[in-house]
Amino acid sequence: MISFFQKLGLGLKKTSDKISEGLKDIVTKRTLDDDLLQELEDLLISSDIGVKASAQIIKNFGTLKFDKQISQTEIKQALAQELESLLKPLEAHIQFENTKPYVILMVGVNGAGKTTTIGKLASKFKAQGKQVSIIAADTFRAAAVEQLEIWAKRSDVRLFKGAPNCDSAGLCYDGINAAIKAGDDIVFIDTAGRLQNKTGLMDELKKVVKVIKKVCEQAPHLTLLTIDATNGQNAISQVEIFKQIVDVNGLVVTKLDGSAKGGVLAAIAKECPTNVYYIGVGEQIDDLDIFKADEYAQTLVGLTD
Ligand SMILES: Nc1nc2c(ncn2[C@@H]2O[C@H](COP(=O)(O)OP(=O)(O)OP(=O)(O)O)[C@@H](O)[C@H]2O)c(=O)[nH]1
Ligand SMILES: [Mg+2]
Repeated sequence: MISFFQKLGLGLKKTSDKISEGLKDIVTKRTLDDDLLQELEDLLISSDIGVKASAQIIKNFGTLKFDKQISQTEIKQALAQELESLLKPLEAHIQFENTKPYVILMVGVNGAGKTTTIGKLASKFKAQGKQVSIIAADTFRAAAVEQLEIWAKRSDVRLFKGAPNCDSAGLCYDGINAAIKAGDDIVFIDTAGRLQNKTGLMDELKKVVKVIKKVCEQAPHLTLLTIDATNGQNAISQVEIFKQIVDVNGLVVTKLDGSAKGGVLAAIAKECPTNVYYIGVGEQIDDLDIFKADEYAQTLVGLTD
């Protein structure tokens, strides 16, 4: 079986190949001069690292003294180091403390990977011996409940669901009470996908949080925003807008396997720094793991090939 690190390498391959190919073209036997720096900056921007983060990296590069000719590997190593220091502050781990139930609210735009991520995490925590339940608060799509039913069965966790089209805030109220009664350690709340420019749906999310607090004042203990990496720079506005609506504690970045936009984490680090709890590199149950800045940076620039 291949490790998550290997999966990450395969997932980020489109981005790392792009960076490697780009470097090959621009770094053949040259010193680190202004032209080369400009070409490097363009390459970073085209890899979705973002204009601001790319500028910062290049600025720091400019202070490095490469008086001899520089190789691709040397550039990759320096790049990985810059990326790592940018990404390191985003690393985060869930601290369950002694809170019971620990309520995790999952939010994000349509199709970002919320439901799948809950399925993967529920299975992870269950395997760690936690008692887990999931509230199917996406009451818009009938298919959403069916999708969760499959995940809940697979992970052997309890699913709390309501009648089709029922009020999702009310369902959360009942679901958390049920979890308290059952003595659950962790409760996930799966919410409907909502585009950040649809105010009606965003208001509904506020109501969900308000109602959750009526059952348990500290809840939700963790609000995770799921971001689809293939959205590239649009991720920044999603982070900013969701933060205005709910108290986002951190991100899950999914679909890193599906695009050449793996650099977007660096753009997030620079423009809207937010903890990254997990990254997803596929649709299967174990295609999700905690975010490690050093591994990510090395993999992104293709140093692990
Ligand atoms: N390749 C890949 N696909 C993923 C990943 N995470 C989720 N998906 C897929 O993305 C699609 C949407 O995932 P969902 O979990 O349904 O997304 P959602 O945010 O719950 O969607 P809505 O409820 O419609 O808003 C599904 O086909 C998932 O299998 C990932 O890390 N990599
Ligand atoms: Mg969903």
